[in-house]
Amino acid sequence: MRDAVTTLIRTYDITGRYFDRDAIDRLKAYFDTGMARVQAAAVINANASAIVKQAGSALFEEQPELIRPGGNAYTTRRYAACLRDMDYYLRYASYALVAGDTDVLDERVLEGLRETYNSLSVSIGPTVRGIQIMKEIVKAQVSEAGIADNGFLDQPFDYMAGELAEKDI
Ligand SMILES: CCC1=C(C)/C(=C/C2=NC(=C\c3[nH]c(/C=C4\NC(=O)[C@H](C)[C@H]4CC)c(C)c3CCC(=O)O)/C(CCC(=O)O)=C2C)NC1=O
Repeated sequence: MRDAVTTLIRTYDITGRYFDRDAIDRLKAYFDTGMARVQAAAVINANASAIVKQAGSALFEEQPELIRPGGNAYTTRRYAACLRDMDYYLRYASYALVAGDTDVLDERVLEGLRETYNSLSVSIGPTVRGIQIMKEIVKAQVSEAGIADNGFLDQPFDYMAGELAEKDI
């Protein structure tokens, strides 16, 4: 599992190079946003269950067929599994935010996920939408908490959504 720093070291070490200007710029950008990343993770941590609940409600309001008979999130068990998956996405997004790297998402979340979803007929489209809704909620809450410099928030959510959507083809 890698973070922004170890990924950079790995890249430069492979070719035996010192950090060049590009590497220094990347390191600066990562450390400059370091405190804001930690603060954003704290906001997520403090509000996780509410974020998941709110995002789930919004998703099911947009796509009510999911929780109707025949829908993949129909029955209490599958409804709970769906919200649990949303909680996974949120928790791992918070890790990736702090790491400044998406490697943890590849390794712990996305690996084999599409196959699992396909085998259980979990639709990718609504899952992607659920991840996007959580992103919007998190961005609003982090802004409200006064963390203005939060351009880094999109990355983990967009990455998971993009990887899932792309692999659905
Ligand atoms: C940390 C990494 C990780 C992930 C990501 C993960 C996902 C994951 N989601 C699953 C099921 C599921 N996932 C969903 C999710 C949904 N259904 C919908 O209609 C919605 C679109 C969506 C919620 C947004 C549902 C309903 C199931 C149960 C499917 C079934 O058993 O029929 C399963 C099958 C096993 C189980 O039910 O626990 C896995 C492995 N597990 C992991 O360990």
